Amino acid sequence: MKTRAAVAWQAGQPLSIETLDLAGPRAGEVLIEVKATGICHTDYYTLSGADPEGIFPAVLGHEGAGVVVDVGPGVTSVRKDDHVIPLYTPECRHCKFCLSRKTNLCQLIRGTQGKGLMPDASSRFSLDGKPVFHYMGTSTFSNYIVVPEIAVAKVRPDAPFDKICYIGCGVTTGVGAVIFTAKMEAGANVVVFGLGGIGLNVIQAAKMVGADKIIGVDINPAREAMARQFGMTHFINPKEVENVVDAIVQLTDGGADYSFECVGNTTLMRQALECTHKGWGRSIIIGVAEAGAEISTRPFQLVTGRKWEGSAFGGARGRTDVPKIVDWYMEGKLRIDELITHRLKLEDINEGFDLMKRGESIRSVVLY
Ligand code: NAD
Ligand code: DAO
Ligand code: ZN
Repeated sequence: MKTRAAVAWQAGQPLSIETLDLAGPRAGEVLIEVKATGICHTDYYTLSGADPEGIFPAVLGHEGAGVVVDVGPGVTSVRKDDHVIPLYTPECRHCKFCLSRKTNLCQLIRGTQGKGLMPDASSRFSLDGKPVFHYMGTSTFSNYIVVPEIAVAKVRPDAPFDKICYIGCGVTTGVGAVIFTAKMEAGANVVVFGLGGIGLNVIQAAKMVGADKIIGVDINPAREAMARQFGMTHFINPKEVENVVDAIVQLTDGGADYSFECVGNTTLMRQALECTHKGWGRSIIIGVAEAGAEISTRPFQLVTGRKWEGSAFGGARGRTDVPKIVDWYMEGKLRIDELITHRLKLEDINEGFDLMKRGESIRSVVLY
């Protein structure tokens, strides 16, 4: 079949709208009509050329929602007309990683997914007989996609696609980091570095679990108002204080119980660790730093009880946890609508990247 898609032909170039050939689902695969997709910072990271694993030409996009159109032989967990969210972190439930119960990083198809290919090492996308690569196993900048069954979360049919697409990455990453990675308790003092599409979701989850102080740190003063609506109690603009770590330690009677780095800046990662409380503070890195970057601190920070951790896709097991997060949104426990600041047609997808670069959007969503 044919599919309209925004293709990244090479790094640093705008996406171009093409009509691609899409081969049908093979054994264990699912054909999805994507109804909506968010544009995330990570798509820009790859498009910019900063991602050492970036492969071109490719169909980017990893934050979508849609409907199952067809399934290949052997698929049992979803069927035609099911509403679904494709997962860039699959959940096979039988690899060593899934069975460990210690991580959400299923590795069953990691090798081929990282090469822009389906599990049988081929691409379903092509143009004029030449392959176009998949991206993060999802490629939601295409109206139709083929994905492995283990990378499909079935969700309730009454949830709006233009909102729940954001659960495909940003919402789950931020909310999950609080609930699945940190397992934060009520009454905790929390610091969130970076109040963008991820950080605001950390804030709303911290509020949901009953955190006490929720301190936001951002150099963009325009982010303060939205963050307060989502539960932030204190705002620090690093440009307005002499020392961010000291300011946080004073506000929290010795340091935060939890901090989250949601920018991808190694200087902030150090501050995020060092502003946590001696003896028990936990600092969780969510932001993706540039290739080759390294973090540093004095080891005594760890000797004296602070813990440095990381979180990918919020620690969520996609097929199990994503449907629950959709339910939380539909039950009014999570807010998404206000975070979707811009809606675009596929033809205007490059405008979504420009809005992100100018810091004007939280999330732009493309509607097919
Ligand atoms: P975003 O651009 O929406 O937000 C980043 C925020 O950081 C902005 O508000 C910006 O003003 C602020 N900021 C920039 N420099 C700062 C500084 N020096 N001090 C304080 N604030 C600063 O980005 P996002 O979509 O929220 O993504 C944040 C990071 O999370 C990115 O690195 C992204 O790649 C990463 N990410 C990680 C995962 C994961 O699973 N770990 C998933 C998705 C995204
Ligand atoms: O198992 O090695 C692996 C792949 C892990 C992927 C984790 C992705 C989280 C960071 C990238 C941001 C995605 C939007
Ligand atoms: Zn697995």
